[in-house]
Amino acid sequence: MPTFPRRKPPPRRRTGAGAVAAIESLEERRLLSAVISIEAVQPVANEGTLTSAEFRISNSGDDWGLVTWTVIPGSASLVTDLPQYPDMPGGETHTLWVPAGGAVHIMPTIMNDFIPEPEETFSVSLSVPVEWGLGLVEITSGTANGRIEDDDVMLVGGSTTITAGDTLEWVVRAIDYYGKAVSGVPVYVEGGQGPVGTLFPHDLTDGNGEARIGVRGTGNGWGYVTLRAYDDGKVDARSRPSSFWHQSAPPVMKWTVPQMESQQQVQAPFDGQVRIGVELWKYDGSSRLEKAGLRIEWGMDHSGDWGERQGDLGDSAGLTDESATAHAWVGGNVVQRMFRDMDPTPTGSTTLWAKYALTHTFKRATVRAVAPVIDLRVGTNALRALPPEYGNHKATLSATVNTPQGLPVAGCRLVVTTLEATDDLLGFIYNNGGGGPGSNTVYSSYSDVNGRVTFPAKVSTFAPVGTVATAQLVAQCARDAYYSWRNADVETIYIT
Ligand SMILES: [Ca+2]
Ligand SMILES: [Ca+2]
Ligand SMILES: [Ca+2]
Repeated sequence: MPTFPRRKPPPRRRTGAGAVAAIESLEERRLLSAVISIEAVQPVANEGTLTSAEFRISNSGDDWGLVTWTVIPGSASLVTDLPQYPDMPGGETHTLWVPAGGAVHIMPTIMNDFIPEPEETFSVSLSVPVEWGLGLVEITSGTANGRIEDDDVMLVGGSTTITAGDTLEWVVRAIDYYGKAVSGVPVYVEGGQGPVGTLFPHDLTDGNGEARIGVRGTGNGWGYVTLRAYDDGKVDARSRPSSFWHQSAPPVMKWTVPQMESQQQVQAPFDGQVRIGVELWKYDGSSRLEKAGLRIEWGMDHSGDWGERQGDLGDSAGLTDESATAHAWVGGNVVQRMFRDMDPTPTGSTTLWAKYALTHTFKRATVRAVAPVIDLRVGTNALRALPPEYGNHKATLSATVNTPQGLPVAGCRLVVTTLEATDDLLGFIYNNGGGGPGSNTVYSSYSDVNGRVTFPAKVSTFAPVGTVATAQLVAQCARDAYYSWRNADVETIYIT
């Protein structure tokens, strides 16, 4: 706050050594007078800083002079802009002494507000106090003008919709009273509420008056972000707080397998498991979210007794990867398969669900336990069996195991055997996994994540040398209780 000099006048001069003038003559009075004027030294003040307007009151006379000064509002308000005495707006005057040949500076206090407005005007006016004798103070220039520059901006920005879990760059503009963009204004997030948060909560407006705030959706519904413009390094804010409402909406959830998405069903194999995935898209389905670390909870709801359930969950990922996808493994219920062979209309059912934790949004699919489709191949394209007295022939078998939906089945163990109904003892097949030569079974190792498995087999025969005939190889899942002709693969066996 500026301080104003308030000084008593010095003792009146005496007219001679030892002489005391009890009453000064009129002539002497006229000789000793103050000649006062006011001028603006710094007429422009910025309302947002401590800068004050400054005026100089000069006395070119030869005696001290007492004057009063008053702030006269132009377009500025004495209440909100120039509160010299806030409790007595408009009426207060200030009295001060101005020394002969000297000057006194006054600095009316400028008050800051947060309202964008045009430049404001005021003036300072001098007068002679009524109690002071006329003729002792002459005012030659009694008024000086001042202006207050506005420093305020308004923050403008529209509302947005954000996908919960996603972030977006939201632009807010700082404009002045005339709607012109204001650059270099620090904008801060002051607060907010609801399922909308912020990521980088401050920015400086650029040449277009634009500040960028990271806004994040954290749940369902509407929430607001409150921003305010400041003036760093100075004293006051440059805007009123402004609240902007944004909506946080659940993502669109899709199954990664197109058939599963179109049928809303997953076919789970009796043996092994399929890997399924759910991916998150922006709330309007416009593009994939591409956010890692979003929580997905997996579960299954069953109806009917244990034997009627269609499948179960294996391992599952609780967080999305960088393409906003989370995976889980699902296996079918082989017990259900046996039941179905006796009664093809099971009464029980299973529903798989993935839940997006942020918004409690579910994605569901019916689970149906199925026999996988096995594509069995013989490595040499034909099995060549030797008569027993010549030992056996080594062959390599490979298989791809998929569900009818085309999902690769991992962890499935195959059993391959020959069907010899039409070619008695034509050939038999075995390996270490299936026991000895008399077993006529080959066991594979477990299929990989692509549903592929490769395994050796040995083939022998009791047929005479030179026989060329057809044998049927049948592959099925090891946990499957019954042959499935659907799984059979017919291969020719040559006896050499
Ligand atoms: Ca201001
Ligand atoms: Ca103002
Ligand atoms: Ca203002």
